[in-house]
Amino acid sequence: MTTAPLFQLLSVLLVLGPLWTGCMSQVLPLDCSDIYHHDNSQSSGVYTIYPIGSTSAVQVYCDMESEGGRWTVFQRRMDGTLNFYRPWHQYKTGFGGAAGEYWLGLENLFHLSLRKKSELLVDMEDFEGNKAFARYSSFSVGPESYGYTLHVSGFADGGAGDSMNIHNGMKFTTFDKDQDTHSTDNCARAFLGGFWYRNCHHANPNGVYVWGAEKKHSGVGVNWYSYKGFHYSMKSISMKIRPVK
Ligand SMILES: [Ca+2]
Repeated sequence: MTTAPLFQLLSVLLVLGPLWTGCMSQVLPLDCSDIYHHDNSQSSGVYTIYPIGSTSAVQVYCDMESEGGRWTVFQRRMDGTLNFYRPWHQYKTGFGGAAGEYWLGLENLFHLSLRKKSELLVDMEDFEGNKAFARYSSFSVGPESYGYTLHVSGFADGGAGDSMNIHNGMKFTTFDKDQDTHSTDNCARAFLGGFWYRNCHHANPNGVYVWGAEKKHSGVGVNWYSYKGFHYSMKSISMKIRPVK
């Protein structure tokens, strides 16, 4: 008489158990932070996230180590293999591959920063092996109708200095879409990248990969002015966001 209810309970658990774990595995990660929270033993590498819902699968590089990990990398330069001088449509949708150099896309970035209050980390390294970073406690990107306006604040220095502050409040500019504040020139054309240019920049992470010091041309390289000035192009730089806890 007492074993029947117990048997029924076990039967229910046997049926519901796999269903429950099945449901859990079908929760699609919005960003690298979701992947980390699902399994915090995951290492840095390429993962699939869904920034704009179930049909928006995109591969990204997740940094699970720097400053506590959980970072979704949206921009990465590391070897000069990818051309970053590209038109508006490509900066909107993204280009490159998550295993190497890439840009995640402004539309993805808008949705990621809309869904969760985010912070920004910019990691960089020069050709002598020196590393530095800049961190910002608040980061978001507005919708396309507002030109993907950048909102960045709360600077904390990791040796690189603050080269983003003059870009706060700026719309994104490419060579075929001038939304900068330079009245007579297009900053993307002048400095050969795509960015939240003002008049024009202190940071040009999407500029030309020119392999270190460049005496002749000023400001066209992968520059971070407050760290190395306008005549030095980084070996690597990556921009990444994560939700604020
Ligand atoms: Ca202009």
